Amino acid sequence: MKTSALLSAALLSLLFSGTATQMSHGNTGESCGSRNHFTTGSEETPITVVVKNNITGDPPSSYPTSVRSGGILLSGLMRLQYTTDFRFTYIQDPNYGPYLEGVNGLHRSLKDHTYWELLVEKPDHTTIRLGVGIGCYIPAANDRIILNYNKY
Ligand code: B12
Repeated sequence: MKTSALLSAALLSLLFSGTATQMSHGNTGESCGSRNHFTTGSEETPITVVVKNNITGDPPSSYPTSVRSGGILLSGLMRLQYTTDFRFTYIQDPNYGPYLEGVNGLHRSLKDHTYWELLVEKPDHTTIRLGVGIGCYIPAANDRIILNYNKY
């Protein structure tokens, strides 16, 4: 009796761990874990990070880089920071994860109502405003990730 109860518990736990894995890879949209296909090995997704200042209108700076396929934007920014003079800081929000706080020495200001807006220009030149932060967005090939200093 005891053995059969233990066996059923083990079977149930196997069943649930399988379901959880499937769910975390099966969603659609642009949030964490949203890719609807698996990637294998260590393929790279090429992207360009563009630093723009909508307030001063200064000429933008572009940084070609890549993320591991299925990897998050935050990792791409970290990689850039290790390999180029690009610099960034972020703070951890208790609800939404990493919040991009400063880029190349320019920080958001609560007093002046400025922030780093996250935009993505797609290869067909359409631009979208991200609905998630740097910890959740999974870049697609040839995305131009625009970090746009802006007012709200
Ligand atoms: C006001 C607001 C902003 C303001 C915050 C300014 C301020 N200091 O008050 C500004 C305009 C700066 C902003 C920016 C962004 N926001 Co906003 N924002 C909101 C909003 C409407 C209200 C937040 C609030 O004041 N809550 C009340 C206070 C008391 O609670 P709080 O926990 O202290 O709020 C803080 C956090 O919400 C944080 N915050 C705000 N936005 C975001 C986004 C991310 C990714 C993170 C980590 C934190 C964060 O700033 C608030 C003030 O300190 C919410 C939607 C909602 N109704 O909740 C969206 C919301 C939180 N924002 C969202 C998004 C996507 C963004 C941006 C990524 C948009 C973009 N493409 O640029 C950027 C952040 C980029 C970056 N630098 O990382 C999403 C987050 C979804 C998610 N799962 O990640 C939300 C939920 C809107 C939505 N899509 O439904 N935002």
